[in-house]
Amino acid sequence: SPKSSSSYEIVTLTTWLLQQERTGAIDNEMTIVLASISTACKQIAALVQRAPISNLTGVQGAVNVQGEDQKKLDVVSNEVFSNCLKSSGRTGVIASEEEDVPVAVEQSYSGNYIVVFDPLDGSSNIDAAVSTGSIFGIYNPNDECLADVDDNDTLDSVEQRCIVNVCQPGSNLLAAGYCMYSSSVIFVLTVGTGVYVFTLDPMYGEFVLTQEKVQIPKAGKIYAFNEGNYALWDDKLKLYMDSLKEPGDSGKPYSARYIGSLVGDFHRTLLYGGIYGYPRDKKSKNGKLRLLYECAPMSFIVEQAGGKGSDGHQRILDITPTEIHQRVPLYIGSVEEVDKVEKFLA
Ligand code: AHM
Ligand code: MG
Repeated sequence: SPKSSSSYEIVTLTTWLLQQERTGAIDNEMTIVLASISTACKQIAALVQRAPISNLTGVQGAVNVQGEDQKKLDVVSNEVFSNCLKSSGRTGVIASEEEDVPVAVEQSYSGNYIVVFDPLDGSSNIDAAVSTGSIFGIYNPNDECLADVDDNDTLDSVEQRCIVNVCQPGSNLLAAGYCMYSSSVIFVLTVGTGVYVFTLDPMYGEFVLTQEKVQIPKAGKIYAFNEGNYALWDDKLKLYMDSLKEPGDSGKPYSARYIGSLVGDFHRTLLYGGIYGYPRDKKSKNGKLRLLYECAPMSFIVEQAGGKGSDGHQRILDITPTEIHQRVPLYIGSVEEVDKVEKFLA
């Protein structure tokens, strides 16, 4: 337990970030970016909790670039996230699930970090007060991104430059994390030095360190797939799924758990072990989840915890996106469970 000898001493996210800065794991600009993200998450947590009271349930009326109905809270959360990042003054480009294209931030003093995020994932759960989450990843800009925008630049060329910058493989991630809005508000973060879990203390209004250097179990008999799509799956995947239901030597088959919220399903998988999957199927050739701001950040986190993230054949972190909203099949969780599905799919 990260608790110190004194039961009155707590480590907040702020103190933890400053510790990481002192050891050289992150620079001071990154500290500011991460602090601003945590502020956005606290704000979204409050909005989510009060949604039915403040008339924030239901749809906004618009459809996003990916043809999905935007929920009111999708739109509000995107604004909260963007505003917190912009006012940090340390982000050069931000890309969100809820925006068509990445946005260049005009006033960036320094740092210029690239932040990709899904401000409110699993928002179809909102109206029933079931778990949702925010997911983010942070990259370094490349040289092209740092070039000043001059008068010869057309709007299109600036946009193109942003897209080139944002489309980096997950292996370049400097930091990734998520915030889960559930019975507790949980902030999970890695800056490449292991996975740390913070819990929002409603009394202090601070994220307090509650688990450090989390390691995912090597195996785990829980699977989280939307099995409603079974008939649309590849035969190899059907055989894999059938195998999980065989009682085997122990007499007990795998347990099924599916919230329909990547952050919630992932968080359980991280702590209890097992596998989360969103396969490709006959209708959705690349599955549903987005590489840049869903699959890559989660894969960085799972690897930092000793687990594995795969598209069924290759490491998610090795894939370079060619488009911002690119989708990819995802199998993520305990090493032995992801290995097993890869064998079936080979
Ligand atoms: P969203 O980004 O539109 O919220 O969609 C992502 C969500 C994930 O959180 C969840 O795992 C998945 O979609 C559930 O999809 P389905 O309803 O097809 O099972
Ligand atoms: Mg999403």
